[in-house]
Amino acid sequence: MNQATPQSGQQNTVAASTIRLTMSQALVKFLCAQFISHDSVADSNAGSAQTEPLFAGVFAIFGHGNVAGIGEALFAAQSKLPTYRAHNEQGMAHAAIAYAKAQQRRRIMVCTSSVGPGATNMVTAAALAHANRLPLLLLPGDHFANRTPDPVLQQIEHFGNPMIAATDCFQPVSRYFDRINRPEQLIHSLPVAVQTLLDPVNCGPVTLALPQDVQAEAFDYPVSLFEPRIHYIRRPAAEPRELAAAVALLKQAKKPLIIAGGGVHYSQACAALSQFASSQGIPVAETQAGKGALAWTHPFAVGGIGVTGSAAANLLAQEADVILAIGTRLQDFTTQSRTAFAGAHQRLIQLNIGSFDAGKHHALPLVGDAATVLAQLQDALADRQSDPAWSARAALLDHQWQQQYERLTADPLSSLAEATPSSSRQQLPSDAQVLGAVKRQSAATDVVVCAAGGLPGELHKLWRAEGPGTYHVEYGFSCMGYEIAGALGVKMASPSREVFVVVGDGSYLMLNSELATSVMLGQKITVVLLDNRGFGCINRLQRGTGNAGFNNLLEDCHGDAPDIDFAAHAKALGAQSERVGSIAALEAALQRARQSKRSYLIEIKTDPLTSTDNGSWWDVAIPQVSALPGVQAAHASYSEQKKQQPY
Ligand SMILES: Cc1ncc(C[n+]2csc(CCOP(=O)(O)OP(=O)(O)O)c2C)c(N)n1
Ligand SMILES: [Mg+2]
Repeated sequence: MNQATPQSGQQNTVAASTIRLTMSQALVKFLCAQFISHDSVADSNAGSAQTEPLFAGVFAIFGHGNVAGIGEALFAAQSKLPTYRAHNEQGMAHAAIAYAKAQQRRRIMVCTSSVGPGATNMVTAAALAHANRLPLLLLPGDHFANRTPDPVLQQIEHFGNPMIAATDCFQPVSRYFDRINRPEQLIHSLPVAVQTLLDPVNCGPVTLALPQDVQAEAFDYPVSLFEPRIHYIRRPAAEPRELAAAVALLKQAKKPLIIAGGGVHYSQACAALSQFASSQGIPVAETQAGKGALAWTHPFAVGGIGVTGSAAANLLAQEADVILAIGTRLQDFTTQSRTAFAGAHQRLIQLNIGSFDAGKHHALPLVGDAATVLAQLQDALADRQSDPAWSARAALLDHQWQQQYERLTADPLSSLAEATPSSSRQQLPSDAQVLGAVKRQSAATDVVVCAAGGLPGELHKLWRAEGPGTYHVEYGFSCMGYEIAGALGVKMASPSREVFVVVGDGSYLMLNSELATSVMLGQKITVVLLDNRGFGCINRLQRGTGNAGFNNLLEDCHGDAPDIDFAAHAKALGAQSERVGSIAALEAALQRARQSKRSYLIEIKTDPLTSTDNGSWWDVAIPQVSALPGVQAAHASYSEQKKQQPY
């Protein structure tokens, strides 16, 4: 606690080199002084054409843990750092994360909450940002550092350790965590926080827990702390030995395949990848986070890969002799639980900014920034000959998949669908048919947002992404309830784009309150709600693992499940809305939604039992003993599949 030189005003200068501020005022002043350079080279002048404020704004829900301290500082700073009122702390943090993802990790939102439940409501979002490697600055309130009024409202009391607070829940899900128990700690904590948020390897959530008494406490801060700083994203080149090894492997590859992950977007390497793929004649498959790196029309684009991928990409992955994975964590959905490209004839190169990822799967590591290293590879492979037969094979498989797309996404009442046997048609539309309608009513610049349920799989397989910035699916944490709040963040990051959310009834019911925030902020989003009366994808998984339907679809639960009027619910939150009964009616409604200035929800009933099968495998553990014959059979086939996993 700093007791030196009492001052009457808030910002009186004690000496030329210090300024007296509360910890909250200093924190906000520091945030306002950070800028990002968009050309990856440090500029000397803050505010030049290539720089923008690093922190775009603050989502805040106040309580006694932050209203008087941080609240006072934010009020004064509104012209530089706008504050947005949200409805749910998890939701506002989802919006903040989506904003950063849509800005390719170059601009960041801040979230401040009260102490206790307001803080712990953000823990799920922190975990989401951690899993997805997305920057987020969390400022939860905390109980008094001086402990005088303990126990305060919403304080957890740990009998054996008074230092433990609810905010400790953030520790395992933060890339950097600090509790600011004295105002001068900020001087050392803030630069580390910013470095963490902008480090392409270590990027993720930063939590600064702020005891409410310290928020209000004044200190003579060095003026230099608040000098404008321009940050940039580092672009390290590959180390020569790793580059040489990767080049040697690629030179002798007859059937190479690229897997593009989210790192391609965050490195802003999409154009470099497009050029590299074309000049080298290498097909490009995409993970969920990587989707949209190439437009679906690109001659070497072969679609999503893995459990939720296209048949084209998955076949090519089996046949490839060298796989160049770029900017991907290679999680189980991408690798089909390590069975998709584990053949003895295959070699894997992992181009990744982080050695943690680059060394996975016994890969040949190629550590560096995607855009920089692609340029290095391009130079080194200038005389490499691509095999026209392999390019032709990729084009043929992709063409066959596109024909599948046309059949699966057609309006069931259209002539195309009429040509398919009637027994394969359902009374209610499938998710794929709804996505076809949304796509037909979309412009090339529109964004689609999703996160959990059956829809991410359908989107990964079937959505025709038009390029970077058009496909936003959170599938690292696959968090139900991300969708609507995430769409709000995407809209704030991309105001000129129309933003579509496709969301299941389950996810909508879990977290929809930021629909009201989107109305309040005038940030229009269009929500297409697919009501299949329950947790459709988990019901299918349950049946696929030999079980009966239980506790997933509403009809398999208790008593009389209500027919929820989602359109009325959205209207009650201030959005425009309607319920439609066919694909044609959905398309007409989407046209009305496009004209609307206000957030718009369209509800449609869908079939819970249908999804697009691509023959892939996912490791979901089946009970070794069970009284159910279906489970016994499922375990027998599971044991066979497990043999495909190499290690
Ligand atoms: C917060 C959270 N809880 C639970 C899950 C597990 N889960 C994944 S999808 C799903 C059901 C989603 O239902 P809905 O949104 O209606 O989509 P549908 O499967 O019907 O397409 C559940 C429970 C999850 N991903 N996230
Ligand atoms: Mg559902």
